[in-house]
Amino acid sequence: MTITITAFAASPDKGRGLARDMPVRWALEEAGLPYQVRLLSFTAMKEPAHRALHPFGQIPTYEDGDLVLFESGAIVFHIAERHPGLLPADPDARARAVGWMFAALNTVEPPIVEWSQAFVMEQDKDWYAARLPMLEERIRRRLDELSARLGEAEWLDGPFSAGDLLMVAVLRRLGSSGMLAEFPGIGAYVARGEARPAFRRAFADQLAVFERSGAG
Ligand code: GTB
Repeated sequence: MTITITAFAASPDKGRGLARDMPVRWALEEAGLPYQVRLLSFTAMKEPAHRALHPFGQIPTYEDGDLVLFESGAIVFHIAERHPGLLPADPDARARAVGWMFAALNTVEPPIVEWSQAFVMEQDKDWYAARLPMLEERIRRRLDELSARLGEAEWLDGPFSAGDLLMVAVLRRLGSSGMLAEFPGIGAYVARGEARPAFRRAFADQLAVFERSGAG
């Protein structure tokens, strides 16, 4: 049975690959797994049929036979656990890679999400201009720390792993901010992730959805 994931029928990111189907697509491509995509409107996401798969009425979901998953991190982990190439075989190295998956989603991503939500939802508020430098400073602190740990290494801990996949996916949300340019090592790290053939296939596929949607 072919794996099915869900994604936006018309992504608000305008094909930039910032929605959370992107790390799932990328992981499936890294693992060499064929998959199909069920595209959902914002209305369909909130209907009972989709809520049966995803309690919060969001994308992405993952279906493989009887297995239904939601949460992009859990889906990437599931793929990585069952297919070579995304988690090291050595148990200690594997545990560290899983640690980087959590670090991406729990430590690096929250200030980035808070900053982007403020940009989208609070720009018209009188506190926005005062709050923005604080939000950006929180991100810069994380980028500085991540940059110090990465150093001259290609990936965060040995070979490319699901930890790098999620970290690069999270950092890409800063693409329009100019902040990545302040940390050349991090910028180069993101570029290395984006240069991977699996990333490029995943990116092209989600971009094709946006272009076909006529939302551009
Ligand atoms: N923690 C969950 C996961 O990782 O799977 C979060 C899932 C989530 O936030 N899904 C979003 C969604 O379905 C889409 S990806 N939103 C609709 C809703 O909640 O009603 C988040 C996202 C959306 C848009 C952009 N963008 O335009 O740049 C980036 C990221």
